[in-house]
Amino acid sequence: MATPENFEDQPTDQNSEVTEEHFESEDATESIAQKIEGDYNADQIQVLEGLEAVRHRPGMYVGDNGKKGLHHMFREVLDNGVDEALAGHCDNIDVILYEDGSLSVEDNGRGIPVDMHEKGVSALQIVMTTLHAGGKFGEGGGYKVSGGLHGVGVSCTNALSAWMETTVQRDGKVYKQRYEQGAPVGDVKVVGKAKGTGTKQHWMPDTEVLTHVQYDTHVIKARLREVAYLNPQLKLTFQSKVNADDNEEFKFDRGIVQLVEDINSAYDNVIHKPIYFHRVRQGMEIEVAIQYQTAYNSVVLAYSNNIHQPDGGTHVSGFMTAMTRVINQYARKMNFLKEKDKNFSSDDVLEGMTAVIALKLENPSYNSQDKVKLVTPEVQGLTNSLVGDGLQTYLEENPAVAKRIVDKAMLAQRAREEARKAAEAVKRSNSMDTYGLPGKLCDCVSKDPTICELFIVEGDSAGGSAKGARDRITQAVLPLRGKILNVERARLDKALDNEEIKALIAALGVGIDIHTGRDADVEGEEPLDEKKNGNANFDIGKLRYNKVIIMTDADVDGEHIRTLLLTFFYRYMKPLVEHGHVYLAQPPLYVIKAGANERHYAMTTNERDDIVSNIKKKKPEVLRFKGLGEMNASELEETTMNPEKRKLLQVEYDGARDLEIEMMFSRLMGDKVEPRREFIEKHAREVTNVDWHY
Ligand code: 0RA
Repeated sequence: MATPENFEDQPTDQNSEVTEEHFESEDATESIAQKIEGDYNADQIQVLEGLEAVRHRPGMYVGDNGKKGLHHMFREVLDNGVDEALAGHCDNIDVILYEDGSLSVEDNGRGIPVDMHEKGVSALQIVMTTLHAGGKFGEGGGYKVSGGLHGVGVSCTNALSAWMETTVQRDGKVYKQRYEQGAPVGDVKVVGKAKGTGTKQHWMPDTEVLTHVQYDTHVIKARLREVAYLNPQLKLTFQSKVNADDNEEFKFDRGIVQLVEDINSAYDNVIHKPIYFHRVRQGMEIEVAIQYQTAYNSVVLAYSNNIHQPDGGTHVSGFMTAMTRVINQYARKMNFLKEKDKNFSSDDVLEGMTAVIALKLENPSYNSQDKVKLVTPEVQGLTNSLVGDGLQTYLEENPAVAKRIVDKAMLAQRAREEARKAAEAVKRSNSMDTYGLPGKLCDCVSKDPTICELFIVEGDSAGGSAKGARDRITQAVLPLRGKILNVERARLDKALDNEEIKALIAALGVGIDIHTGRDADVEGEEPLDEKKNGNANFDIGKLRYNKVIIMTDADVDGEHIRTLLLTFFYRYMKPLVEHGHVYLAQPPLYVIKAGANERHYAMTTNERDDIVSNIKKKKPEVLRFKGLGEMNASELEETTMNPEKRKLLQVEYDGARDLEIEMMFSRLMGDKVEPRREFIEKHAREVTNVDWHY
């Protein structure tokens, strides 16, 4: 979730500026220029120039030239295989991470065609080297339903790879072609007899154009898991040649019903078994699974052709409209809602709901290239009527469950009214200018938010050190006493009653985003105002600090407070995270003293040992900081706060990873202890920045 500070503040296209400079150095361009001068014809030169453009500005094609781009390269390839499965020709996909850092994806589909294309090159070579060719080339051979994150296709992965090898099994033969930096090295060759059919893509990300080339197995496996939930007929496996403990197989026979159950498995009280609707109509397949639990938060995950839409769209609005309408109708009919009572809003109906909406359709349309919002108009009516009819029948047939769902909405309606008052009170006190700022905030002199930073620190003693170490002009300090409330397990009105949370809200100035789940326009309700993120109580334009920096001790309590703060920001101030305003400070764990003046600081035990072994002259003295409060102001300034010397981590948000994020929050912060213990036991050993022994 975090990247080093040297990329902070740089929007994606500036990131690719970095690449550009890097790439324009002479020797980097030379290799491709030489290839172009070889025995290529005009068409192929054009093709290579297309790939050149991808290498030149990776950000425009795969998001950025760092970790995100690297994983988009994987998604492009995987999604090709998933498209083949969607078309009904493939039921197995194997992903392998190799010791050299390369990655492969193999499917058992029909195999990419290798026959000669009219331009005298093989169809395979065209797919691998032409932007946007994907599976859509040729007459009739392409896909009706297809995903692909940016629709740019596997050629982008090829362009950004030092080398890539494609192996196709088709017509009883094994074919192979190799590419380097996107350019073919030789033709397609027959290398053996095939046992079955399929396609294997194997590539090595190119350090010449990417700043990050190490695949993160969590990201890869999370995507495989997600695809497996969405395609119950498909088995996906992950194998690591680096660490066999990482190997995992994904197959979920019960599809999105199981997904909803698994998201909710960290909550104590689910109200009923998931409700499931399925319909195929007008060349469109719609599936919906819904389950309520008694906790406060809600999760609605929407997909079209296996791609998640973090910003929702017509499928979500159709769904929310139906849910709200039918629950209101039922509550009226049964006289749970009396004549004088207000209708439930979509937010009331959302509370405690976990839902997955999965659509498969031809030619979906999106509001932008990254497919974060679906805009296909027909989808709205179809989802609305499917969910409306289905839910009405369900409520009538299951009156006990229906009653609990209505009760839930009723509680939510009341709490929302309280919360609205509380939010307004916080906002009002906040609008009293500096008088409204919390007493413990030690504010900075400058009022220019673009240069200001807020350090949120744990406890008064750390607060004292931080005040001594800060730059008074641009750095503000807010000490929190003890642990803030876990908002994952508290209702909004209670959260807003918490002193620490009130102080935080007042200091930041943006208000709170109480439409936590609502991302759709719902018929019969006021449309969302996109600029305000759909919420009159939240305004990112009022943010008082460009950087909001969480600075806690490097121990288990510090980690806990950090997690509580991140939960709060994610649930109530998500745009802050989306816009990259949230950072983690990285205070050192150790100071290594060698002689009177020589000092080194280490973040991890490994770093400490490296430093110690490099000090030859005399035995150095090693001290462990028990907390920030133990550091004196100059140590804290030098290691953690001074922008010239510190290393901050920026908290990143990638909507494509929402499922992973939801699973993580519910596991770590939800009611049940068992899923949390399991998670911790599984991952504790991966942690390197915390000293567990003290
Ligand atoms: C279009 C036509 C055909 C196969 C494919 C695309 C195809 C593409 C990919 C990409 C990864 N794995 C794939 N598997 C298949 C062939 C149509 C036919 O055989 O009739």
